[in-house]
Amino acid sequence: MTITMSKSLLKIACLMSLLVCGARAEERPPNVVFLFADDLGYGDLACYGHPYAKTPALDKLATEGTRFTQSYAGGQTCSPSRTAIMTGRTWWRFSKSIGWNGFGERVTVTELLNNAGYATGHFGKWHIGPQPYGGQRLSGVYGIDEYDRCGPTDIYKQIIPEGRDAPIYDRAIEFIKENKDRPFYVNVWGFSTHAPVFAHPDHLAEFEGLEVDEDEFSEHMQIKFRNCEKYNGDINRAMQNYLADLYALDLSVKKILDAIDEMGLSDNTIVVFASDQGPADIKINDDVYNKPMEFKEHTKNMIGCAGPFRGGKHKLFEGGLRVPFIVRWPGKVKANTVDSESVFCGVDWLPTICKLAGVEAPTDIDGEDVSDMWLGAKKRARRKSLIWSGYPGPSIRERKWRYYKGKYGELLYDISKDPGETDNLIKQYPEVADRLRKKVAAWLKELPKLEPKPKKKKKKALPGLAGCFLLMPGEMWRGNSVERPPPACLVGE
Ligand SMILES: [Ca+2]
Repeated sequence: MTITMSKSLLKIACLMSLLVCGARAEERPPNVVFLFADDLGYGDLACYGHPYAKTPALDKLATEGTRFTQSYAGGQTCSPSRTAIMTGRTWWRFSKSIGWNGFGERVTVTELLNNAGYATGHFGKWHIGPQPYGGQRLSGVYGIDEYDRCGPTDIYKQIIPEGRDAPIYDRAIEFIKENKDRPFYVNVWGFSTHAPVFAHPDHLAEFEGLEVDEDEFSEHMQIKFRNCEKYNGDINRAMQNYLADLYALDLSVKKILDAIDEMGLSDNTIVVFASDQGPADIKINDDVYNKPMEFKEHTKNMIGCAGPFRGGKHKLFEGGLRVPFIVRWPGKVKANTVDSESVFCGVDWLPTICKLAGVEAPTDIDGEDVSDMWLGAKKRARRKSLIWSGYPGPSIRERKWRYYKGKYGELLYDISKDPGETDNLIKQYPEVADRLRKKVAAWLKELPKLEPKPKKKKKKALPGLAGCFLLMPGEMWRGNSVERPPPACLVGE
């Protein structure tokens, strides 16, 4: 009798426990896994129309979620783009260089979520200053519990059988496993397809014999093909290397998605894949920096594709800012859907993620909450205009218009009809131009005066590891020995 009673009580206790756990699971805010590629073009994935790319995992992610076609980077190079993601503000709002000051007192998405109980991780590329490298030195910065670059300073130059981003993705999987019983947020910021792109033979074999039919690509891509030839590159070989590097990234994406599935976390995990800005050129255009730019041998394979758009990295034209953006959240974000109407940008990341996580976001930011767009609610126009500064001049996107004022005078394009930005309508629509001109001018007036970098006392080289950190000249600090340049001239990776 006692035993029977005990068993019944145990059953009830278990049931109660399950109900409580169920309720908790229901209440638990979603996990966030942010897969961020580097210099990957809008048109580089098969699901975004590349004729030769092999990206089955990312294509599958797109069929399981929504693929957006009007997502913009927060900036045309790495640091401005990542600054927008982390803070919800444009890079140009900061009076001190991110390179030596970081975000100062500005709150970050990781800090906000961490304060709300999220485990937070950041693996791979950093480039959001001020501390440069490695190990766990950055854990705790910006509310990030665990940081790991997952390799040496020149990790992005590695050619390894698993793909150069594999250590980063593997570390992120480890982090997810460690934190699967609580809400987590993880930045998985790889180096593919940033230069140099030299793929492993195993991945190259997938593209053996590939011959590029140039007619398959836009008129803007033809400029890149000619540049490749001009600098003695081999278009076929460049394409094979580039796509093999991307193929390796796709293998890593498959691995992390499989791991999330195997842990039973898919339903309550928002997975986003995006790129930090458009594809790099074979050689940086002299016009971007107003001086002759040196050709670097290691950029000869930069054959990334911006789809139908003009320009790429370092430029504000659509090809520099329009990026692939895929969101999967089963049961919440529509599956097998292409959203070609919603317009959003890197600055919207912080308020959107906060909204979905049930966390209050600051209001003095440039971005807006676009969670309704992600969730496929009724289509709407965004409330805030998008404005950037740089080459060829400050530019605004508002409704269907892109307006620029700079190197080529004033430019006005109707993106809805002319995505390749070839037909300047500045004379046909003077009222539109006037309105946008005023908005850009007002924005420029709002920007703070840039503060000079404090002068450093001369330090003697330190022995051992500490000395290495101070002396390493690596890629992240390339622009850090100079004061932050004016907005029209960006130093970027
Ligand atoms: Ca980049």
